[in-house]
Amino acid sequence: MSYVDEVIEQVVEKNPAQPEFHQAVKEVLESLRVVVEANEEKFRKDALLERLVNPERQFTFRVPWVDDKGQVQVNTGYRVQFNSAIGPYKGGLRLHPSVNIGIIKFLGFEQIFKNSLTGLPIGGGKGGSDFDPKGKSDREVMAFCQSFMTELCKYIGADTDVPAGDIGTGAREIGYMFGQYKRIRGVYEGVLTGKGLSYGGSLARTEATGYGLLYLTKEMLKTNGVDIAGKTVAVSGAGNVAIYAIQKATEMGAKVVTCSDSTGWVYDPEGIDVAALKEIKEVKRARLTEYKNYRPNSEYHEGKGVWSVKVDIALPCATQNELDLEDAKQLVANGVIAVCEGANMPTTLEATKYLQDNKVYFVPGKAANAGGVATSALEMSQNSERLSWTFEEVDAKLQNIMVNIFHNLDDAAKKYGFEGNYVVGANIAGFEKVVDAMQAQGIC
Ligand code: NDP
Ligand code: 2IT
Repeated sequence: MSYVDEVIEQVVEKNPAQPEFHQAVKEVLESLRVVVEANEEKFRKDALLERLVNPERQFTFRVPWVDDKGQVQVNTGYRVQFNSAIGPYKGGLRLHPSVNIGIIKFLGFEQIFKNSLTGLPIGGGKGGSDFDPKGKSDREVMAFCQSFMTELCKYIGADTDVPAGDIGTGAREIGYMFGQYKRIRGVYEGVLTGKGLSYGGSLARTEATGYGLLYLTKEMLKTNGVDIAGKTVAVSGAGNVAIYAIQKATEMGAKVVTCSDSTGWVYDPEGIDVAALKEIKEVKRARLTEYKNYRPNSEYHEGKGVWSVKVDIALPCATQNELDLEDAKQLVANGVIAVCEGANMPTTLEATKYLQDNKVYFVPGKAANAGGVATSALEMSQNSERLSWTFEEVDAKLQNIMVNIFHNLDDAAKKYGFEGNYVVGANIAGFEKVVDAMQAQGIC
């Protein structure tokens, strides 16, 4: 059996009931087959792939907090420190009832390659909890965040592990966690990114993932002779990534006609009104059913459906495995040109293959959504030098990073004979730097 197949088999066997982690490992290792085969003897002897798929360290902890009725609630907290070969662990904190160790491991594993692709010195990590911020009062969210950080603060630090936002963790949650870290550890340092602007946050971090997605998408299309202006776009999600993706796509002259949340989706033939969406989601924290009050000509549908609309470009920006084979078939039947992932692993393996087989340009999340973590690394730099850069400065660096990511993965795909396969290109380009650093640092 080949080394790659052996390690995939081990991962499935040793990590039962973690299907998302298996999926992420399969996608990466399958792409690396050509590189691994060229170095099989050495990699096998060094157990390089076994070291890559086993986190350096992982923590699971109890998070007790008191709700508004005086009832004690208990959630589970996680932090997986996956790989520190190229820098301190870096990655978000997800707060969602679906969170379990397998989800955090898939996200942490992806983060290793994503962070490497940014070209910045950050290793891979991820954390979170099965806590659901939805419907909770501000006080309850603060109680949870303080309890969560009371334990997490033992494992993190500005030079060791720097968490940030993800699903369910926005500026409010980061603020409460930062306050608690400072109180317990007694140090004022850039231990979290995505902070508010008054206490060390970076301009453009809020916008960075969505903007970055569009900078990369535009560059990829341009390289293939396609202009993004005038194109119709479907976006899923209505959170941080989706909102700023819609905003930037609209600025680039494209028309975004959909967005969604966990209960339903909106079709707005005139183009999504970003100001209305921001008010509904960022200010009121309400459902998308409200959107019709702002835009009477739009439609609201319960359940799934954004991928049934005829568009040129699809940008999944909600969650994992939200675009399956049936969705891919529908998109292809409707003539989609490109699918670029704003979320982490939103496309199933079968759907990805179908899109690629049908000549749809497909860019995986670890490249397309890397603008968020890249700007987090820029926030770390600003914190270290105790300076704040202007919005324009950060945004210009972000654009440069996204354009470079695309060309690096495009070049890697070509170098190994997989021209146009951006999944293979991203995985190889991300892997090369990490492996080089791991080998230089000996067996650790
Ligand atoms: P938010 O919490 O701001 O928004 C998430 C959006 O996705 C909401 O509209 C939410 O709907 C929807 N959603 C979440 N879970 C589900 C689900 N199980 N089924 C259907 N819809 C769901 O998160 P972000 O925008 O920050 O994150 C979105 C994706 O982007 C995630 O995959 C995340 O890992 C990834 N990402 C985020 C980065 C960042 O900087 N924030 C950076 C790189 C990637 P509802 O509100 O109804 O739950
Ligand atoms: O998935 C991701 O890259 C994020 N949630 C952002 C991580 C970060 O450290 O900014």
